[in-house]
Amino acid sequence: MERKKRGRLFESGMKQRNLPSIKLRKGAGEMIKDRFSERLSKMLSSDDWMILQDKYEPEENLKFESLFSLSNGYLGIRGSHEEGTKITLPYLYINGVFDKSETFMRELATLPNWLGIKLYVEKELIGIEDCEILDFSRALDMKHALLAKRVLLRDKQGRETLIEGIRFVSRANVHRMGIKLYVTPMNYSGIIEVESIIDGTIINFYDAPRFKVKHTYMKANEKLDENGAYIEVATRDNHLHVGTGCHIKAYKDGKDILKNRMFSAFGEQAVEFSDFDVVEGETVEIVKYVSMYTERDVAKYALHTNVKEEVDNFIYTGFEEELAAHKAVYRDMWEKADIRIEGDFELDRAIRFNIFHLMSTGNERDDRVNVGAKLLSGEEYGGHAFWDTELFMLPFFSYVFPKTARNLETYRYRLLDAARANAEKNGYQGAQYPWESADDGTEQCPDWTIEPDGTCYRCYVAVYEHHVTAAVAYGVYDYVKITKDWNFLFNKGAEILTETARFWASRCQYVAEKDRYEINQVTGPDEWHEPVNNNLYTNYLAKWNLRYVISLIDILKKDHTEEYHKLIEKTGLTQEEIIKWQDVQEKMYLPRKEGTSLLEQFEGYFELENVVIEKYDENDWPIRPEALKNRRARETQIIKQADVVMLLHLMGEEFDEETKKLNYAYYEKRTLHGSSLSPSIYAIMGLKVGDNSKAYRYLRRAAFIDLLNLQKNTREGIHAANTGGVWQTVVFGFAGVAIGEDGILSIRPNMPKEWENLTFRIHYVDSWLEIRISADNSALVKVLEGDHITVRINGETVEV
Ligand code: IFM
Repeated sequence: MERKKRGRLFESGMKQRNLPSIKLRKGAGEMIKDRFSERLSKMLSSDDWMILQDKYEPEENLKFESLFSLSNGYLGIRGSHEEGTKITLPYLYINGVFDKSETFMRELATLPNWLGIKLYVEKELIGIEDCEILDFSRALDMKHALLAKRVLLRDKQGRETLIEGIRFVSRANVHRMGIKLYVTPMNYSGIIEVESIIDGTIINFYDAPRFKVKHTYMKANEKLDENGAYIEVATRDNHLHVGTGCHIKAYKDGKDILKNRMFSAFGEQAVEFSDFDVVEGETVEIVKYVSMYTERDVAKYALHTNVKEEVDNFIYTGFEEELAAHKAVYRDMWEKADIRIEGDFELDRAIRFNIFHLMSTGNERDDRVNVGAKLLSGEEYGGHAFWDTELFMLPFFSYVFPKTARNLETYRYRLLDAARANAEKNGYQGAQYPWESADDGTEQCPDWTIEPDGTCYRCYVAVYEHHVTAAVAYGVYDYVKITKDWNFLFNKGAEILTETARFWASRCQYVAEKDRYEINQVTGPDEWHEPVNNNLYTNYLAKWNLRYVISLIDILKKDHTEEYHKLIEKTGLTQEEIIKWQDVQEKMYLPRKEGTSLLEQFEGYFELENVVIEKYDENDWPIRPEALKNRRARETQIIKQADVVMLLHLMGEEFDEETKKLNYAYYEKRTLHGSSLSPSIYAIMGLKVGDNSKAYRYLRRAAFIDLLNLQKNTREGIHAANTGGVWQTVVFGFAGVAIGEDGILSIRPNMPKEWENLTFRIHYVDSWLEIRISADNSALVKVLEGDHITVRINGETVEV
């Protein structure tokens, strides 16, 4: 059974519904930014960069909080409303700040939220849930990484207030975050009272009574300086301190007009009260300057001072200037990461949405953190890193942001000792990476979860699902293949690969009567069959890991003796071991149907009831077969997600065309895509086997998974692996980018009929390239920076 999150079962047999539930486009001729007043509109981008929410529906709040989350790699904050709403999970995470307390595993602790700005007129809260909404728009501007809003609210006395504004978490200086609101009383004059809040009461699983947990305790709730507010909390297990400070100002004609400032510590809320006079029709600008630091960044005793100085400097720099610096960083990032498709507007924007969230979360500065399965946008899976990182997200970072990719690799290296300990604890040798990884590298997939009725449920995922260790090994290989970071490979990478190979050698057993090695009691990517014997995907990757490291060690021994000796010294590797590994990899059992090219997902799979998908819904999505009404998927050949097809995706060059075609067709008929990790892989492989139209439909599905809440759980956060899968589908699938055995970059496009052209940029070796593909599948490669390069375009080798 797959991993349940505290009793709630996600990603299984999703129900489909009609597209769409979110407006992606305003209306012909009119731009989304036209919804905002001129002063805001001129800050905003064109429609291809904007995601619009044009209606306030409280029951959609949690979905929009995920969609509109902002991250600068250091922290992530969900897109909650400043004034607070009834339905909300107003979470803020700093990557790396984990805590366990009463939960089953260490999870990202939700930290004090600084979004709070409450405006009152004569004690009436001017909030979307407290007033009549006359006008409402929120828009995520992906180009500038900011969230814009416009609300026109009528309170019970008939007073109308227009509030417009933006928020951003600076990427230029990740410790600065800001909100600017333009407040205009439309039909009254008087006093507006303001509460600027830092809320330390927020707890994980806020809306799930059984699972609620508070991961922090209060260390300080005080003034930031003369004015402003400061909250310092510490995590309950490791007592790691986190400081949050803010200062609010209200400007009219350039002057701060806030009066009557008064700080109050209300329990775990820091509230700074103030007020200002307003005149009908005249706009006041409210700015909230915020900063956060943790003990991971500065010494505990210096936290308050650092936060205060950062806020002071932010005020000194100015909101606009900081925003300009932030936009400049994003301009740079988009120059590298954007994919532009002409002829397919909605899909183009949806792909950009996926890239936006993925690149925003990657951290080019910190190699102690990874990217969680929900990025920093929601609580599901506690911020843990899975195989999702190496196989879905890493290729994007390796090609587009190699520094971030290196950090992700270094994260695994840093936790190699923990993986060694994990292997030992489980009775194996070498290094076994945990199925779910947080900050210390111990297994964070819970052994137990709780059903909604309070009964305990034994969760076997970590016990059986071992292929993450192969994914880490594959990640090293893939990262180096793309970046040519030999230094990493020969030192850290070789050590990881040696220890993971050692794990696989100890994980399998020799069956003398069959003269073969087997891996039994294991779960492959398809988590609906757990456990099985000899999952082909796992066995194949284990074999690959062994084979690859043997050849790597050979190279080190011959050409890099210093690194070779270091490796031997660090790992204690012996010649006998290598001989054994050779035998294991040669004799690893790889199940397939006797005498055919049909690969068998695991031993005995073909003996299961042969249920196939026969019906598709109006969105061309598989409908759960009737047969599953009275039996469990594990009794049938119906699978959750790409498994054999995942293998074909990773190891495609080792299988002939016929095998790929046959197996794609077979498993496609039996895959329900109960995981978001599946559609993109079927899209890429669909193209490889010539099923182009299906591939295009799979890409659409993947690109819109969160925007249209297709898995019904976007409220829990953005599907991180899928964001990387979407990028891979375009670049590896439709553009046909690959690196040949000879190390030459090749491009063999396969453009859908809908696209006029496709443009994107990648790094390869020492060059930065722009690749532009036309509808007729011709491709143009331009070297934007760096060395000339040899590429193979549609089979023809050219110098660029
Ligand atoms: O790693 C995945 C797994 O393959 C399917 N369930 C969700 C996990 C986290 O995304």
